[in-house]
Order: sequence, then structure tokens, then C-alpha cells
Amino acid sequence: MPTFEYAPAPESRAVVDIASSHGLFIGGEFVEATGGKPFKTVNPATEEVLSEVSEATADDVDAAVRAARSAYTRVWSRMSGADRGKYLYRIARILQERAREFAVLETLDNGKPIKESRDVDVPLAAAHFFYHAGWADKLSYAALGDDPRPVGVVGQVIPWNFPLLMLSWKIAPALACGNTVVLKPAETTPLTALLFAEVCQQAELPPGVVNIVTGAGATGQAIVDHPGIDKLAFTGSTNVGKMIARSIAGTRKKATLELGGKGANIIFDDAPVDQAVEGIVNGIFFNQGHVCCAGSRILVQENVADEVVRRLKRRLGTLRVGDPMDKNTDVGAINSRAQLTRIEELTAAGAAEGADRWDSGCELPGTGFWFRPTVFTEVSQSHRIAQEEIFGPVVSVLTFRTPGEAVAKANNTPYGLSAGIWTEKGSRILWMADQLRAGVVWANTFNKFDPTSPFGGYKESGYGREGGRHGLEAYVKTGGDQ
Ligand code: TAP
Repeated sequence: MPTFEYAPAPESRAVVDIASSHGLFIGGEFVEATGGKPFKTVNPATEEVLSEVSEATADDVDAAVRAARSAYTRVWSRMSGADRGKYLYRIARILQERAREFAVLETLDNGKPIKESRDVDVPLAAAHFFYHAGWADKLSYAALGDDPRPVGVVGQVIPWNFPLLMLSWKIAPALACGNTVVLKPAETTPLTALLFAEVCQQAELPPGVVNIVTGAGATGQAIVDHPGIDKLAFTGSTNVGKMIARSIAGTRKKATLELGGKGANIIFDDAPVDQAVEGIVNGIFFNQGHVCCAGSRILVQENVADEVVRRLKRRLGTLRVGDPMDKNTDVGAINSRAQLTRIEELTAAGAAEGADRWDSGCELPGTGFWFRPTVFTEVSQSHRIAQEEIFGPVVSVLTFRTPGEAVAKANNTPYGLSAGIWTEKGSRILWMADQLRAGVVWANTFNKFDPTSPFGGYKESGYGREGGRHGLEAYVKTGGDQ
């Protein structure tokens, strides 16, 4: 239980001005869509309608791809890397200058706590542009192969969990390498991408280098299917990723897919328990657990399992769940009713299959989409809650006795995106990291991100890397590549 009460500390929403309706951003201008059905984007914490957004049709996507091709051929692919870098630096600086506006808008549209959008999403998005600005004139020294050249027009489709951050992971490396882009944000979180379009105007980015088309799955599919797209970069669910891979099979389109995960956070009996508990909280309750690399399975050594679970439950009792605009809030709203329904369905399956369900019992607001931090114990490997991605504030606890058993259980998933190891033995960290089939392995920490570090998956978590020097590889062709 909290030892003392916090007074409300609401962030002001006066710093953002949300237009009642939005067009598409094509060729450097906001234009009306050609006949799709507009849709509303709501604040998931209050269900208030924030704005009406256009649905881009296949014709609109075609116009965006043409604008991107023209900008690519006439301007962007011919510009020196040093000059491209200047635009990226300018975008990074504007993101910093307008950071508060972006943070508030992200929290309103997504439901994540303001302290996360303010301290994580927006600073990391700016850092991505700063980092890639530095690469723009050094691609020949990045060991990418002979004569690295841009790929062309890139189609990019992103999810709703880190809207601005995922946009920056996509757009910054693409532009640094001389490509132009057509990007679709998720249907439930389009507003920061549309504000980013204003940043492109403010930075005087040549028209057509960045195009933003809003819509749902059909708009994404129109990007995937468009013959003028040279490369696709997708982040989202494994199911949609598989559909995309099938759609482009046999075409010349390249793709990188960043998909789902079911990360194992592994706690050994020599780990500092309080730090490990903080690592568990950060691993699964950050961003309401809407994190592809979340530590959604805890594997804890059997002899300390009771102690870790007891301290975890006590810690969860102190998490503040509620108004995302309050600076004291730890866990915000679930992004949509559809996602809440999925979380409810999977947790009900966990209880029905025989796992023990516990939640923090905290009060929840009366309107909006909410889910209490939840812990399942007595979980076995075959339970759906141990196998399927819940993408919510729910963690499944399993136990192990030996390092070998921990590795076998951690790897027993179709996914392979992330893992965490908590132990004081360096040799064990290195041995485990070598055995784990995961794109990123954190040691005595979790959910740390940096633009210089490549991120991506094994197995059904996708292929290709984003970030770091490795992330540039997907955005260039070299040697004799056409
Ligand atoms: P998805 O349903 O896959 O949606 C992702 C994006 O694809 C959205 O913009 C979506 O549009 C669009 N889309 C849907 N159907 C499409 C189609 N047929 N063709 C092209 N685009 C299509 O995933 P989600 O529910 O938004 O996000 C959650 C999932 O993303 C989780 O599984 C999570 O693990 C994964 N994720 C992975 C990562 C990395 S880095 N590996 C990062 C974040 C999230 P709508 O929004 O309109 O549906």
C-alpha cells in the first residue's frame, strides 16, 4: 500500500491545438482524401473524440507513392549526404523544441502516462534523428559494402504502441540513406504522425520526401501492394507480418519485419531481489505492457520464487493506475476497446486453464479502457498465457531449477525478440546470452533502448534490424544490386 498520498499533478493540454479534422500529407501539403470514409480517433482514457482523420484509398496511396518517387528522383537521391544530414538535424531540433506538445498529444491519443511520453518516447524519437543525421554523410564508411546507394521509395507501416518513436525508427534511417517514404500510422494513434508532417514543413524538407497517409488495414495493404514501392518496413503483429511476406513473395520488393514477442525475464537466486523486482515492473508494466519486447514471462529460480512473487505483489500495490496526463501516473489506459477485449479474453483463458490469477485491486476510472496490473502464478509451458502475446499489463510466472532448464523454457516460444537475465555472475550472463534465441538480451536491466543499438527478432519475431549501423543495411543497395 502507498505510504502517502500524492496530490494530482496534471500536465496541461493547452500546449496542443488539435484540429477537428485532418487531411493526408502528400507532396509536402495537407490534401483531402479522395473518398475514403473518415474515422475518429479517441482518447482511450476518457473516450473523448479528439479528431476526425481521413482514410486514404488506394488512389491516395498511389498519389503518395508518385510524390515520393518524384522527390526521390529529382531531389533526395541526388542530394549530398551532408545536406541530407542538415535536414535530419533540423527535424531533430524541432522535435526537441516541440517536445512538450508531442508528449501531450501522444498521451492524449495513445493513453500512455505523460511521464513516459515526456521522458522516453519523445526524447528517443529526437535521438533517432540526431543519430541518423550523423550517418548521412558517412555511409561509405559504415561497412555496408561497395558504393552504398538508396533503395528508392519505402513503404512503412507502424503500430499504435509507440506511435512517434516507431515513426522515427522508420523515417530517420530511410531518409539518412537517401530514400523517400510513404508512412501509415496505426488507425488508433495517427495524431503525432500528422504533427510530424507539420515538422517536415517547418524544417522545409523538400516536398514528397515524407508522405503520411492515414487509414486502417486496407490502407496498409494498398502500400504493401503498390508496384512503385521498392522496400517495405513493417512493425506490428506476426499475423499481419506473415500476410505481408506472402503478398510480396515473388516481387522485387525488399522487406524488414519487426513483429511480436514473448520475452523471458530470468531471475536467478543470486540476483539482487529488489532490483530484479523493479526490472520485472519495468519489463512488463511500462507502457501498459503494450511493448513487443516486454518481459511478459518471468522465469524465476524455484528456491527464490515465493520471495520474488511476494515482493512483486507488494510493489504492484504501489503502482498508480489512472489519468495518463497526471505526472504521478505509472500505468495509463489500454489503447483501445479492441485491445482491452483481447487482454480480457487471454487472461480469462489463463484462469480457465488452471493458473492462479492475482491483480493489484486498485480502483479504475469509470470511463475509458483500463486493466489492473495482473500476475499469474502456477503457469505451465502449455498455457496460452505462457505462449501467446497478451500485449497488456499481465505477467506469467514460471519457475526453473538449473540454468539449462531456464534456457530451454525461455526458448520454448515461437518468438525470439528479447530476454533479460538477473544474476551477479558475469560468466553466467555471457553463457546465457549465447544460448538465448532472442534479438536483444539485457543483463541486470530491461527495456533499455538506444539509437546506436540494433533491435530485431529471431523466428516469428521477424527479420531485419532497426537502429545502429546494422539498421542502415536495409535502406541501401550496394555493388551490383539493381
Ligand atoms: P497490427 O494489427 O499488425 O498493426 C500494425 C500496423 O499494420 C497498423 O498500422 C495496422 O493498421 C496495419 N495493418 C493491419 N492490417 C494490415 C494489412 N493487411 N496490410 C498492411 N498493414 C496492415 O498490430 P498492432 O495491433 O497495431 O500492434 C501490436 C503488435 O505489434 C504486437 O504483436 C506487437 O508485438 C507488435 N509490435 C512489434 C514491435 C517490434 S519492434 N517488433 C514493435 C511494436 C509492436 P491498423 O492500425 O489500422 O490496424
